[in-house]
Amino acid sequence: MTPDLFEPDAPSTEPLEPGAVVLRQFASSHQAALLAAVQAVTEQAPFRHLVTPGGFTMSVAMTNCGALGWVSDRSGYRYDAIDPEGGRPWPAMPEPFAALAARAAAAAGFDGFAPDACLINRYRPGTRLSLHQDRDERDLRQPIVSMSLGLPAVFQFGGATRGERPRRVPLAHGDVVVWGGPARLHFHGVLPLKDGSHPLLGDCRINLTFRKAG
Ligand code: MD6
Ligand code: FE
Repeated sequence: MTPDLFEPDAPSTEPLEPGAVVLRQFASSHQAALLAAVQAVTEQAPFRHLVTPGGFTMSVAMTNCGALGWVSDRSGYRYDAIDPEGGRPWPAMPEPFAALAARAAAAAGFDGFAPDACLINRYRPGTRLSLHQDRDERDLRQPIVSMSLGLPAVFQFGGATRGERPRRVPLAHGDVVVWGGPARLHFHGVLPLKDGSHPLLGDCRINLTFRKAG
């Protein structure tokens, strides 16, 4: 049989701009291990809706695993080793997470990525994430690796200032975005999730973002 060049599930690399790349379907073959690990983490540290410093409740539900977790409350954004809800350390980073994140970073040109934080985001239809920068990590030379599972979403990818009109990047189950270098502080967000049902995840999108935070 001749290989189908348009095979939708074949991994491929799609540069977005210097420092940012979409690795299409990079995580697909690991979906079962990733979802089992998400399940195990959320049994220890359930999804919750954080409050922003301005007093708004986020529509994205979040939790973390790894040595550090990203949290927000009325006093600000920060990384913390303790889950404020349970008073205990965050669940350890599952082995398949860190290994796959490091391979994705290397595929995008960032060797030696050793994440110590994994923020897990859960979106339902209507959930959105407004334009923001990721700037709470200590070493901004380290990239971020972002994996999408479940329902598709439209990622907004802007520039160094909030004023630049963001472009729209569709992300599907199994896609991985790697983000660093000159794009590290670019504004980005997620448009409201559309209704739908994913065969494995139902009416939900899960996003894993790996960082070297400390
Ligand atoms: C999301 N992602 O895709 C939200 N941040 O659900 C992010 O905010 C993000 O995907 C930095 C780098 C990559 C990302
Ligand atoms: Fe972000």
